[in-house]
Amino acid sequence: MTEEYERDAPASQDLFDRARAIVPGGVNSPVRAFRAVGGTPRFMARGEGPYVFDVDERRYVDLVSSWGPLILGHAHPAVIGALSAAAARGTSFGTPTRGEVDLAEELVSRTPIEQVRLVNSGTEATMSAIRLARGATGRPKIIKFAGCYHGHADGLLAAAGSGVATLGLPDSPGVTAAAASETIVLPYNDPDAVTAAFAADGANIAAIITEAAPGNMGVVPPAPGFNAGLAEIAHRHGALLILDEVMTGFRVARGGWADLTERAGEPVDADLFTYGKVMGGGLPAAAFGGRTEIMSLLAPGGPVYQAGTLSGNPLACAAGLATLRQCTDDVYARLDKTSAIVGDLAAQALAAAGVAYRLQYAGNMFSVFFTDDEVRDYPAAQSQDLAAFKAFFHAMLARGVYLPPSAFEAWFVSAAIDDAALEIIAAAVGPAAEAAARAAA
Ligand code: KE4
Repeated sequence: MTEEYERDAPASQDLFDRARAIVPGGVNSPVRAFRAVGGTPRFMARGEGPYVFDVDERRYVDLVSSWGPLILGHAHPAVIGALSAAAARGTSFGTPTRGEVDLAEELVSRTPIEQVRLVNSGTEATMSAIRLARGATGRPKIIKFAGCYHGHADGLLAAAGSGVATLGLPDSPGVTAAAASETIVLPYNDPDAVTAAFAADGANIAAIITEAAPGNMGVVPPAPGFNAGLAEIAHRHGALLILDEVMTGFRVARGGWADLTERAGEPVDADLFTYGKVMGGGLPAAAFGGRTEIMSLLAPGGPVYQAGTLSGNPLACAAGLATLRQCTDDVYARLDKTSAIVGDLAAQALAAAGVAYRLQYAGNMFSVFFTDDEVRDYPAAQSQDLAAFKAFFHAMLARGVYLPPSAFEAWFVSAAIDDAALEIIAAAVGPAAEAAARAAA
């Protein structure tokens, strides 16, 4: 039987049928396929401020923001203006350009990094940072944490979050035993496990990579001192710490998680940082960076090779720079306020409906877990009631609110969300909480 919500999207369904004939799963990134929530993935036609509009011209308040990048909301005039002007001058030259210098200077000015290399995706950024860490230390192994997602480079798909968690995939076929053998996967927020790993094999460990504040198992913030402890133990054993800020960078504060924690008096002495999402303003731009002594190992000056045809693309740099320049402390204050309001609306509705839930924040990123317990690691995230999430998701979608179609993702507000959009969310959460209560296991 076609469930009620599947009748809601005929034009999306038509496009989905066409797409599935020629694109695996009908999507170009698995988490978009609604596999975890069922129903027809919405094909979006356009965005405007806090809203996205699907091909059936249904309007949704967007709480995905393209998985983080659209921090200002959709089609922001400053971003579209900069992008249009850049496009009118040509799209790519395969040469250095002014825009990538301006963007690189903006990134360095906001973050702990001294030098930066621009790339096209978060996956490229983390993959390159790991190669650089291996080149700098001469060691093969990497520590990552279960539930953290750092893109789809071979060695990083072990016990990954995001789409891997969403689809419940075992470690991906196609990743060789050799590649997987160089990745040590540890439980998140477990300093003792890190100590034990270094005691067992410290001489072979090049680096620890961790999401600065994980959002890919849902939002699971690092325990106080956890990230600083990682830096300390890594350095004690001659290894590096890579702080993956692809999601948090420029999302939670002007300088990302490192900035937020520095201001809180908890600086983290990481060696390399990765960025993406917001820094491209919706265009493909990402970066990795760190101290000059490490970054200088990169080609062409050094022996560690890394390259990219469209790295530093003029359009991506224009959109990213325009976005970052709009992201002032006032904008972050607005994002913090909006995320608190939206989180409270969801919490009050779920409590009123008697649904077990846990609201967890990392800056203005947050998730609603359908469980009573604190979620400090991946197994706890996996233990939540996915049937309740699915019912909640579709009830919100049917009422014009677009949540991430996965219980293992962060909710992302934009600075464009206004009172009218909040009223739509407020009207939807009550019925959605009741739907979750009916579905709860
Ligand atoms: P991309 O290769 O997707 O640009 O970035 C990979 C990546 C690296 N590090 C972190 C912390 C990330 O969150 C990501 C990508 N995030 C997911 C959403 N949680 C991308 C969405 C998707 O896969 O479609």
